[in-house]
Amino acid sequence: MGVIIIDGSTVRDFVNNEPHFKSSVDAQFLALDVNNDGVLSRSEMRKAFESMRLLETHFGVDTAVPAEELTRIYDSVFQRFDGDQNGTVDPEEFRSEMRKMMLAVADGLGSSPIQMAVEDDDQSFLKKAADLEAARFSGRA
Ligand SMILES: [Ca+2]
Ligand SMILES: [Ca+2]
Repeated sequence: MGVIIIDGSTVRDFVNNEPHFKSSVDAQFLALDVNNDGVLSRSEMRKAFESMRLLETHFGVDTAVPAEELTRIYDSVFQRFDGDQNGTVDPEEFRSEMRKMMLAVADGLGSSPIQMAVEDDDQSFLKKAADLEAARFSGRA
């Protein structure tokens, strides 16, 4: 358990580091594709957002939101990811929408850093972004 501090440029650097971003997103995709069919279903995506905690930062959703409301939000997010509306999210759709979402998060953060509590094994992209920046400061990236 620790605290990371991130701002818009932390997130933007992460997204713009193409090889790093792609490998992070692809790894996330594989981990989320529980039944290994190469695409993400609606329920697989829902688990994704719960674990990545993107909704909390991007939409300002907190745990007090009623379950029906959460389901409605997750449905609308799924539809944004499913660009060709075929009912599943493939790796390209996932990557392109993750990029858009992360950049939207970056715009939202701007130059005002926020503190975020993270577990050591946190797999959220915000944690990865902070790790990348930390590695750069210490000369490892
Ligand atoms: Ca799947
Ligand atoms: Ca699709």
